[in-house]
Amino acid sequence: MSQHEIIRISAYQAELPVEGGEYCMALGKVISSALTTVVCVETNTNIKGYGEVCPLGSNYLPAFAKGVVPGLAELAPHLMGLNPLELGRLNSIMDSVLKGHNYVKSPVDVACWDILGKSTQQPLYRFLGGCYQRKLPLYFSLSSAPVGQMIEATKKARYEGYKQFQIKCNGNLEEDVERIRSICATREDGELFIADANQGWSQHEAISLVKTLIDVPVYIEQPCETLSACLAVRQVSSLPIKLDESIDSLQVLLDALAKQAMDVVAIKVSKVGGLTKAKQLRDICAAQNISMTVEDTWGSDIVTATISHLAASTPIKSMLNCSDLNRYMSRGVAVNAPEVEEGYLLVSDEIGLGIEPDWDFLGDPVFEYKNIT
Ligand code: 0XW
Ligand code: MG
Repeated sequence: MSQHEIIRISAYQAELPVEGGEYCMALGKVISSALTTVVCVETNTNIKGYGEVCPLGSNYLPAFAKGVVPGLAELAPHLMGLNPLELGRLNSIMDSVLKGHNYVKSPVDVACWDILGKSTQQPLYRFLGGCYQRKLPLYFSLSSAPVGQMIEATKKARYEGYKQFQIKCNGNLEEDVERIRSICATREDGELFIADANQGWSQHEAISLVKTLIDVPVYIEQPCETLSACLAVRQVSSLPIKLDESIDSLQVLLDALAKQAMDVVAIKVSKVGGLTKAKQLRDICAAQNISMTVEDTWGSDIVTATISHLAASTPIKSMLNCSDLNRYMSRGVAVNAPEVEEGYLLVSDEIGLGIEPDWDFLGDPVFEYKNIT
């Protein structure tokens, strides 16, 4: 059996405009375009694996697009000669040479999973637990805007087949109460609405909001900045609570589970440092009957393909929804991205992630590190 060894790591970047002009969240978190990075990990056995990371601006999570390349430069020398199939060891080494910076490690880890799939001629979902379902329910994220515009956007997405909607709030309590009430009033049978504050309410605001909206069929996502404030909200809320930004590691997840802090959790691949760690968190949530949004922070076709494999291999009851993040950008970075049909993402049976980067679009690498031997 051939021993695979990492001999080269390179990266490509592209600035992708947001479809429709802007994507807005609470507390002035707004983007009109995003810089995405495609990482290629290459082996001595001539296999190339790919991963993508695309932070959502610089103030959504502790991650920023221009930090990716300097972070890769820090990691790459330590990864040469490693076997990319030894994913646990690879992750331990990344963690031992660079503390934190999950978003930098994520595309390297995902590229090594792609190599695992390619070296064994299997689609990735097979190693992530197997395929529970091929058609994966999607949610549509409604950028924060005046209520009328958001209702129009809801109708359009509903017409395309989406049945789950994420209402981006703007952090102004009165406006958000009205926004959530009006949009949820359009609800049709079988639909689910989640109001995401992206940490934008203080504890007392969030408590008053959940009490005011007691009769509205809506889930509340990441109401406040800290886990303890979100927990205080949950303790007085009859509405289901979803956590996102707060849950960025296995340790925090275990703490949140012990405290019964949430009903649903967003597992974002780059937020936790890649597929190896996302799988750990995913498996624990599934075992604890906590449902998940399986997704990433932001990103294009390679991120969406990665999501499709993690979502397909998540037990059905635990898979609330996933995200076709490539739909929010006006162009993609790869060919063969997973298809979307009537509000569902379809996982492909191609080997590895199943995508090939669009080289004409990506151009020359912005970073390269090769084994000198
Ligand atoms: C990360 N977002 C802002 C983009 C995705 O659409 C989901 C959303 C979130 O915070 O949940
Ligand atoms: Mg969220």
